[in-house]
Amino acid sequence: MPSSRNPGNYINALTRSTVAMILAGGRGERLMHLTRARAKPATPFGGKYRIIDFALSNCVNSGIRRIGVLTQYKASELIFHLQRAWGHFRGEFGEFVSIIPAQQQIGTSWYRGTADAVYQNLDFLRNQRPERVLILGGDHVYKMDYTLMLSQHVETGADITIGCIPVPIERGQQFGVMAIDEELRVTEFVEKPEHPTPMPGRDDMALASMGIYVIEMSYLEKILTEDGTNPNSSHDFGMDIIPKCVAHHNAYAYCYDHGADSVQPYWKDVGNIDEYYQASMDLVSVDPELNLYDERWPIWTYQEQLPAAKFVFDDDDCRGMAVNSMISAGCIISGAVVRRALLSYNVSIDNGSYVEDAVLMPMVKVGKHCRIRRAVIAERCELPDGMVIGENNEADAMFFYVSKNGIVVVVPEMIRAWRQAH
Ligand code: ADQ
Ligand code: ADP
Repeated sequence: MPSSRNPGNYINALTRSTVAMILAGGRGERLMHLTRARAKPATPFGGKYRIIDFALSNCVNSGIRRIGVLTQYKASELIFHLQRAWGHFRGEFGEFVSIIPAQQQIGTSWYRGTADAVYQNLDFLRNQRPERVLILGGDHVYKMDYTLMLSQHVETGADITIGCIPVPIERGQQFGVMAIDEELRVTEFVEKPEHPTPMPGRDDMALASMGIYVIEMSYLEKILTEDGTNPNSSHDFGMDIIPKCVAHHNAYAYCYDHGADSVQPYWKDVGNIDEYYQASMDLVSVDPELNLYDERWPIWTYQEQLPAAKFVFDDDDCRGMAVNSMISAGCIISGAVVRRALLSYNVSIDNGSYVEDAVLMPMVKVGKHCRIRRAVIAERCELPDGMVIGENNEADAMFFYVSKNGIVVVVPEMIRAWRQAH
């Protein structure tokens, strides 16, 4: 084990002896129409990124440069993005982002669950000879310096370390919820519990798993091989593997909130439309929790070369501006008003239109005299002149999807149906 007396070499040796595996093959059904044709990690977020860029950027910023991305459902858009954004690693320096499709590596089934996705690729890992493996979900928006978690993992001598974060207890049912002792050893773990255990002294909070694990390679091989051949297992990390590790008494928690002084903590599981919308709106708030402008922790992605955003002022009705908004490259706001909105690249908004509290994905075109409020407009939607969205949820629900909190989601097929009816 490297010496902790020399922190520089120590961290470097830790990251170099770690391989990251990003789970990016889930169906992500709760994002509804936004993931109908693509895996959730490929969903656009923050104007120019895809959700998976956050986990990948965290790896690179933490110095982890051997990364496998496990794909399965609706992977073509994800793969296209990964190739363009993350295909430039230098193989001759031992760096890679390897896109690993489900390929019936073992047996004749596709990935039967998250644990099976890694199990079927144990040979890939063995070839890399890592000391430990960092397992990540590809569907969270967050900034995290994994070196802090790796250091704790090695210092405690854990077989497995599970990243965790306090969440309001009513959200506990969406997560794996755990209990820990003073030494941070995990004493209990229940996946998606009906009645989440509160944190000691905090009845309103539960300690949730972030779905981020550091596992010793030898232990990973052992536990996945046992699980892989167990016909009664659902082959899922949260359901099967983690509870077993906890019973084995050498699982520790890494408390995300307590660590990272160099990185401003932020972690969101943008699981459903309302969370996706809220996380997007957070970005355009005056003082966002997630700072995308922090040069010490950049989020990397691919973006086409595009001209700068352009604003055309219409003298007749004094419009042509955006305030408290993020406007990506290639956008043209022509005689329209945009407030508290997140516009992805190549969005155009035409004369007399008004867009407020909305997320517009790439290549959306808004016609003249439209009014759009509290909505997520998916890429390539072309809103006809005079369209009104977000002012009357009942009317919206006839053609569009309306979330629990009244956020309207619009995708191109819905516009086609709307046009036919009008
Ligand atoms: P969930 O997010 O509900 O809970 P899951 O849906 O299995 O877990 O997704 C985890 C990751 O694995 C996602 O990135 C998904 O895309 C990917 N994935 C799912 N099935 C896959 C497959 N067959 N092949 C490849 N990748 C796949 C998990 C944990 C909880 C924890 C939450 C935190 O189980 O304990 O609290 O994450 O959000
Ligand atoms: P906010 O929603 O503004 O983050 P909350 O009081 O709801 O405020 O959140 C408190 C804690 O719950 C924080 O630690 C935050 O990171 C976490 N949290 C909030 N939203 C989510 C979410 N969607 N998924 C997971 N954790 C969350």
